Amino acid sequence: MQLTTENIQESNSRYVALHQKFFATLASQLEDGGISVEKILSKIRSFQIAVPSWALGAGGTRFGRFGIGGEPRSLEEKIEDIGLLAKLTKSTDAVSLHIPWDIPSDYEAIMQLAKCHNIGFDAVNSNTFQDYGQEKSYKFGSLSHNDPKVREQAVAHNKQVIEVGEKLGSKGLTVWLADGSNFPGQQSFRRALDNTFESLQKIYASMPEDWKLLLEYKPYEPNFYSTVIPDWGTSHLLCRQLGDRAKVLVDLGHHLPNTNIEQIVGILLGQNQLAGFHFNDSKFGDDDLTTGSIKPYQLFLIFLELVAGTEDGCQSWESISWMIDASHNTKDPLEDLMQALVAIKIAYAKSLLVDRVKLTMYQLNGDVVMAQEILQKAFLTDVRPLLKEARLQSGGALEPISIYRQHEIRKQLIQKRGENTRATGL
Ligand code: PSV
Ligand code: MN
Ligand code: MN
Repeated sequence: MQLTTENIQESNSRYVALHQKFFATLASQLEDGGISVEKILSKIRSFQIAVPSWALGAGGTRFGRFGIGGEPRSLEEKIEDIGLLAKLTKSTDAVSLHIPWDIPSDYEAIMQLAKCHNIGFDAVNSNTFQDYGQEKSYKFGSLSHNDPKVREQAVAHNKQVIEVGEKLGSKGLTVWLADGSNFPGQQSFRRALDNTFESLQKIYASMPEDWKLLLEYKPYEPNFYSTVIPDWGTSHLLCRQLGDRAKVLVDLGHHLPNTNIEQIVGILLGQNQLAGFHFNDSKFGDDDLTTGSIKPYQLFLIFLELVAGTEDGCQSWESISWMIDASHNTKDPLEDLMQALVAIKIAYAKSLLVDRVKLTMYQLNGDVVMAQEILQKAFLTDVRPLLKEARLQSGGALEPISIYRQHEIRKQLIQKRGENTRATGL
């Protein structure tokens, strides 16, 4: 798949004059309002979001899957795809692996390849939610299972995942459990949670000193009556008892409808308990829709909490992990990921425009109307010229999707990899 720096420059030359016009107007408007455009650009440039290895193929639903063609057949090809995203968007510099889907066969070679593409290894994900030939079934749970032998196997798997991550230079283990029950009476809530804690303790103890444990929660699916870690409160409870390096991971899709996610983020951040994010969007549940496609205002409010909490010193920006977790079956996954990366940075850039001094003043004075005005002013600003300028300065593409289409990258991938390839994942 060929996309050179010259190709990107050639494509940019078509759009740059128009971009400069829009950028100059926005920049002078922001500077007049006392905002340093250079500071915002530097924050947008340096903000990088990891891409999960399972998002590079066309995702399925319970009812069907429609392949896109040219899907990566190996970890190597997944890294090549992420390398392309990095080159065009300058917004991702890491891959998050799911084990056993992505066990490298040759560590040296895979690290070399990743380095060539300027890609590092983000948190590694364990998988105890499927049977993939292991001795004991996870049908009735893993870390929470009633049978100590199944728990041991699940703990051993997590330890192996840590070993894989260590060899690659990862610094975190993400644990998401499908454990739970489908019917009342099936499981003792307390026993399941106690077993889970005991298992997590063993995993936590085997993590290197400079690693963190990112613990996800999810209220339902694949279990539909109860899950062992249904909400941030339960995740937080476990993390607090495990130790400082265990923190709560917020997957935006893992909430019941209308949950105030920005408040959860604010509270966790205030307590230095936020491990990171799985970005996606949701209309009904864990829909894994493209980030920012359904509720961009919510995403902006989440970023406002992140900016406020980190600026106020509750937790450092660097201590938070950023990852996309989305995959569905009607878009080219690479185009979808480009849209997601842009949407995340749009929300971030808008949150940086909020006049927090004034906002605090209005809050303290009980001026509800003006507090809302402050948020609306930032949210309704079209910040896309800032993102484009940041990409241009970093050597990325002004119009990533256009150049991707112009060079018929998917067609090239199909020619190289085949029509019916299937990336490992869900
Ligand atoms: C579960 O719904 C989840 O969000 C977890 O993060 C998994 O690791 C991921 O999806 C992929 O299955
Ligand atoms: Mn997730
Ligand atoms: Mn999910």
